[in-house]
Amino acid sequence: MKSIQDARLYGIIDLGYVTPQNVETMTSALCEGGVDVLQIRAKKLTPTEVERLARRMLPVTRDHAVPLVINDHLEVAASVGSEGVHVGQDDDAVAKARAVVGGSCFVGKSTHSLDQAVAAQAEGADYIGFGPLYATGTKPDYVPIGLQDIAEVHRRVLLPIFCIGGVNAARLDEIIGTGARRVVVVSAFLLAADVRGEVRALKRRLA
Ligand code: 3NM
Repeated sequence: MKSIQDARLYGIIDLGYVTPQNVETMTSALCEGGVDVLQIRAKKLTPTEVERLARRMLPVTRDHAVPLVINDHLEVAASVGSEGVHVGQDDDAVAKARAVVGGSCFVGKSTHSLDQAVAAQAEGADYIGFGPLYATGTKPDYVPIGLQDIAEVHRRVLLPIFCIGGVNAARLDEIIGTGARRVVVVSAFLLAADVRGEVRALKRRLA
């Protein structure tokens, strides 16, 4: 299994873009393209539905040694034995998450400012998301934070930092140019005509 520390490219299967029937096909495409970690994010599905999807994804992700991360649903992560779980600022604290999912499951946290990033590190998160860098339809209610704090967050936070929000091939150079080493890509992958090819091309540029 790949480790979160070594991961550079983080994909998310967001059920706002993918129908439940297409989840396995999309999981295969993203894994074959080369994502290092994959999350399932389904804000409108019940825990039972998320669990069912996660159980369909796991054979594929494990076949590729890609850790699967469950967004929000701690009890689903615990029940399916996913490699990771992800919580937001409004969700459970990292310690609560860890108490539910156990020691072998890593815990990530969304952060939307330098202060939140430093706090997530102090709280014991295993990695952070940092964004949204740009306005994004995937998380439309969030004000973009821009690129100006990326260098500083890398000085102050020693965890893996995944820059997120509006990341795509056209913006990758300016993001990496600030010192970012890891990114999350959602809609730019899920909506690509050739998902595998899009992932593969972006992955090459992160290496
Ligand atoms: N979290 P896209 S931004 C799920 O800033 C998510 O915490 C964010 O999707 C954060 O690549 C975001 O389509 C959406 O912009 C990322």
